[in-house]
Formats: sequence, C-alpha cells, structure tokens
Amino acid sequence: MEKITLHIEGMHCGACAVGIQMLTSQMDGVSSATVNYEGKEGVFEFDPAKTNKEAIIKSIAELGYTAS
Ligand SMILES: [Cu+2]
Repeated sequence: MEKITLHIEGMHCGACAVGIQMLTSQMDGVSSATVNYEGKEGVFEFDPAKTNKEAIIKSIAELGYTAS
C-alpha cells in the first residue's frame, strides 16, 4: 500500500470533502480516503498495482476540485 497526501483546492464546505472521500474510496485499488475540509487536504491509501496518484487527482478533478 502506498499513502499520499494531496492538497485540494475548491472545497466550499464539509460536504465537498465527504463527496471527494466517497468517490475516491470507491475507486478500484483505493483502500482508504480521508479528506479534511479545513486543512484543504486529503490522505489516500492505495495499491500501486491497481491505481496511482495521477488517477486519484483525475477523479478529484472530475468533481471540480484541483488536487496537487
Ligand atoms: Cu461543499
């Protein structure tokens, strides 16, 4: 398992964080997602054989947020 922390821009409230959490945690290979609205960051744990940082950033972008 690989663990990354991403800075996420564009969240307006706690529900945004929950939405990102729900979407990313459903991705194949992602074992856990914890998004903090106040801290503007998300911690994602994933299996590098199934997915990667770029795929997670792309999913977050599809929701309208910028992760880096
Ligand atoms: Cu919101």
